[in-house]
Amino acid sequence: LTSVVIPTTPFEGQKPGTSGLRKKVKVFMEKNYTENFVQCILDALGDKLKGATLIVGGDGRYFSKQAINIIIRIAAANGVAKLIIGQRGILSTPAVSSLIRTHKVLGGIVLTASHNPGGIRNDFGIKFNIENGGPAPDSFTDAVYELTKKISQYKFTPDLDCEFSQTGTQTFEVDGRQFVVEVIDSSDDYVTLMKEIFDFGKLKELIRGDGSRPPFNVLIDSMNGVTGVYVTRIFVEELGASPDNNVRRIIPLDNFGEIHPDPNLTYAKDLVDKVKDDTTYDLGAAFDGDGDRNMIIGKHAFFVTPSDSLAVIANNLDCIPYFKSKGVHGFARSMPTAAAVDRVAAKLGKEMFEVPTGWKYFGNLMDAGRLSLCGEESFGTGSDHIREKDGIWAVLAWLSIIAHKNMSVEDILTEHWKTYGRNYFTRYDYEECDSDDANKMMAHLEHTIADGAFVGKTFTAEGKTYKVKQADNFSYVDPIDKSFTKNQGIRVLFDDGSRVIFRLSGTGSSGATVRLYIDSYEKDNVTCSAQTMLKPLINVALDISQLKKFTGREQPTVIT
Ligand code: VG1
Ligand code: CO
Repeated sequence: LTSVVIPTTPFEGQKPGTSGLRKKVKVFMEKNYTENFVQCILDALGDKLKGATLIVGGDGRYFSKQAINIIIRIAAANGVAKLIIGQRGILSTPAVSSLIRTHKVLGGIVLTASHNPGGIRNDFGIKFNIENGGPAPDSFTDAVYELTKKISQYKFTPDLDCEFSQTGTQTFEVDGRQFVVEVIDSSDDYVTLMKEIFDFGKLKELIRGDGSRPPFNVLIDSMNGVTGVYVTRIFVEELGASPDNNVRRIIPLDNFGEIHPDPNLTYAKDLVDKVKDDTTYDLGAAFDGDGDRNMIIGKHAFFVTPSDSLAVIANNLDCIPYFKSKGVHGFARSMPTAAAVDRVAAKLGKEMFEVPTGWKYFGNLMDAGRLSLCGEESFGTGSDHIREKDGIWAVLAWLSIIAHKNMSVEDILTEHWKTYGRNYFTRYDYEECDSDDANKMMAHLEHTIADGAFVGKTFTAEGKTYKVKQADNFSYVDPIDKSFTKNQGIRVLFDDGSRVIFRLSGTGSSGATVRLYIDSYEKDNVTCSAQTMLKPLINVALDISQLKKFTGREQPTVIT
């Protein structure tokens, strides 16, 4: 086979966001759009590319197969020696991260737009993960973006036809070099990893019940996303969960069955209602399209905020074999994540890091051996077993804690709050706002906090008064490589420890999503409803930002 050079011209806006490039499918389908971006990723890898191996796979959403065919033909023409592809193109984001590490390869191309809807009218995405298994850092994605602005040609092997529906190895000769495609089972490597981390025997006893206790009744919802493949293997085949009663929506669909595969109270309402209605369920869990997010609810759909979930796991790592043998180093959370885990870190004497939003900021700390467990308020939890957040891992961690403590989800949370106090947290999302309006609101906030008189100012709502202690646009210096990241969200910190944060999302494919994060700490008053407790602070945030005036929105689209 011979490769050819195809002339092309740049596309505007091929700038990777919080987690890769995400656009409507029809944008990726434009002639040369996907080709340009893939060539630029490979070019950004420089000399390391020749003779390298890459992992390729994704959540199976619409356009994945076409994209994989493009990647195969471009990779071969660029001197890549080998691609390891998940069967039918299926690999969860955590599975890609794990495969990069176990096979010690240069990186992986992940085909997903994560929690964004899929199908021909919706979103597609491409993300590159580096050698450590984690999302590429800003320096790499910035370099890719610069290349996309001046690309003039890409290399392609037009006659290379390669099937990836069956496992097995295929060898081709391209421009006189050997090019290998190995199609692997989507879940083998990942299942092996989970078995090394957790005590599957104990988890099976929990799920199946044993002489001393009845089965712990779970309902695991893959939301028609990629985790179905892993849930079947792990929960049904390994842990003995019932395929009829304990799992749902476990066949990955390329349009996710027309749902929004985002595990939160709005988009996974269906699961929440089921667990609420059927009081035999002890735990419900859901994942997003690519399997890195998780939502945990207890009996009667008792909701565990991701920030609390992180703190509870941090507090109980000793019941997970992996941490027993590897030890527990520091903890970390993204800036908008509520500070519940900070209290656990302080008590256990562990280092604690606060990083910008996005999993890529955790990688260096893990590689340096300073971070074991981290999370984000956006339903992301994970550890240094890989370099991505990991939905299934989080559920197995929770089940390990439950098996060990023999307590319900709600009782575990209540006990935790009694010990540490509670960080009440909520996030309001205003999706698909007009971009100009959203930018104007952020500019207004910048302007407001720049005023020397802002610190010290008081705001009152519903009889509660908050005094501004500090306000800034969050920036971060990576403690390991000293890289600097700025403009990561406007923070207003009050003198009682409460915080309000404003950010614009970096994962959407059209318009702007405004995220408003509210975090407030209570030492004793720990069992109230978060929405009631946070009402005054929410009103203060709406007042400071003038959100209604700028966006015209009366209500958020999603509340978590
Ligand atoms: C959102 C979340 C962020 C997460 C990112 C990727 O980003 O807020 O915490 O890391 O999605 O998640 P943004 O920029 O829209 O706020 V995804 O599961 O790729 O699973
Ligand atoms: Co995801």
